This record gives sequence, structure tokens and C-alpha cells, in this order.
Amino acid sequence: MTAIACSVAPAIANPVATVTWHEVGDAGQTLASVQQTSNPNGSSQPLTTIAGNLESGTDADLYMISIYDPAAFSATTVGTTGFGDTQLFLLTLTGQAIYLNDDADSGTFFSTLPGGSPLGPISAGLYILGVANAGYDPVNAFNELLFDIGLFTDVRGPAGNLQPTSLAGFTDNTFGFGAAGDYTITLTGAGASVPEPASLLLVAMAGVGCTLGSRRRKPAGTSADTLAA
Ligand SMILES: [Ca+2]
Ligand SMILES: [Ca+2]
Ligand SMILES: [Ca+2]
Repeated sequence: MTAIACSVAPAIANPVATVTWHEVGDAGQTLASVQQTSNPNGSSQPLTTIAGNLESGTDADLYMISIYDPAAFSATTVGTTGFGDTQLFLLTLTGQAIYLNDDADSGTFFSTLPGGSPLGPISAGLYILGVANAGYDPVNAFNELLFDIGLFTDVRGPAGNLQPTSLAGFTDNTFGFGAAGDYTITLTGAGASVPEPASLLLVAMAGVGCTLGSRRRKPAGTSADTLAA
């Protein structure tokens, strides 16, 4: 295992460090291959950024995070550089839809899961944060969309009358416009799914790791899935 994922950059004027989780290999797009995140600062400290890459128009990346302050939770790709037409969505740990956004407003293709939304998470706990191309949409076992349909700029909740309600895959509605590229997700109210440094050994054994201060990406040519959990 060589690719490692965390970096910590203490702020000079701000006592809260920014902590970035860097995608290790390719984060999975199934419930069985959700990528854990970790924070060497401990469970009560924020995970402020997730940085990764969509390798194709049909790559979706799922990350497990801990939302410790549901009212303050938000996630956005607005204001970042890189991959341009994201959609972001939040799922329960068992893959039920919570909320999704494609475009934060009519002037951007970047996405925001807003804080304080009536559709947002209610209780603290572990959740799955997903990122994909706009139109590469999560579905259930019958290929039914997990999220309500709506305008590109809508914040959308779970689809009604869905059975089963959990994630089973994705359907490609990108019509060939899906693209590959880097993304950066900025978070509030959220921490890592593996909060304690002592847990890192278990994460490493599962194929996901974290080394302080490293920003090194997966070496080019390394099989994308060999390091995913
Ligand atoms: Ca990826
Ligand atoms: Ca992926
Ligand atoms: Ca978008």
C-alpha cells in the first residue's frame, strides 16, 4: 500500500486546523465499497475538505463521514477549482436518500448541500456523502431514481413511493456529457468516519490509510481499485 490520504494544515490565526481527506485509489460507488475517511486530530474535530477525482463520466465516489452537527452540516463544490458539473448527495449508512443538489444556483454547475435545509440530516451519526457527474444518478435495485426529480438548482429529497429505498447502483443520464476530473468538497458540521488515531491501524488493514502531512497522490498507473476499501 502506497497511496495515503490525509493532510493537516494548522491555521495560523485560527485554532481549528483544516483537514483534508484525499481519495485513496478510487472511492467505491456501492454500499460495500464506500471509502472511510479519517482524521488524526480526533473525533470532535472537523473534516473540512474531501479531494478526489472522477475518473470518467460514470465514476461516482462515496465517502463515509460523521455528521456531528446536523444543523450546521453543509457540503459544497462551489468556490473550488477543478471538475465543473458535479452533483452532491447524502445517503444514510444503509443507502437511503436524504438530499441531493446538482447546481447550487443558475450561475454555476457546482453543487451545494446547504446547511439548515429542512431536507437535511436530522440526527448526528455516520452518513454517506456522494459525488458524481450531473446525471449519473443513484438508483435502487429496480433502476428507480432514489431522489425526487426537479430543477437542476433544486435541493431534492427522497423520491416518493420507492421500494426498495436503498442504493443499488447508478443510472447514466449524462447523455455522453459526463466528464472526468478532480473535485474538491468543502464541509461544515462533519468529521471523519474513523475518528480515533488508534483506529487507523484497522483502516490500514482494510486497505485505506492515512499518513500525516502527506499530500502525495496515487502514483500514475496504479490500479485504481487496489487501494479502495
Ligand atoms: Ca474516484
Ligand atoms: Ca468511484
Ligand atoms: Ca452540477
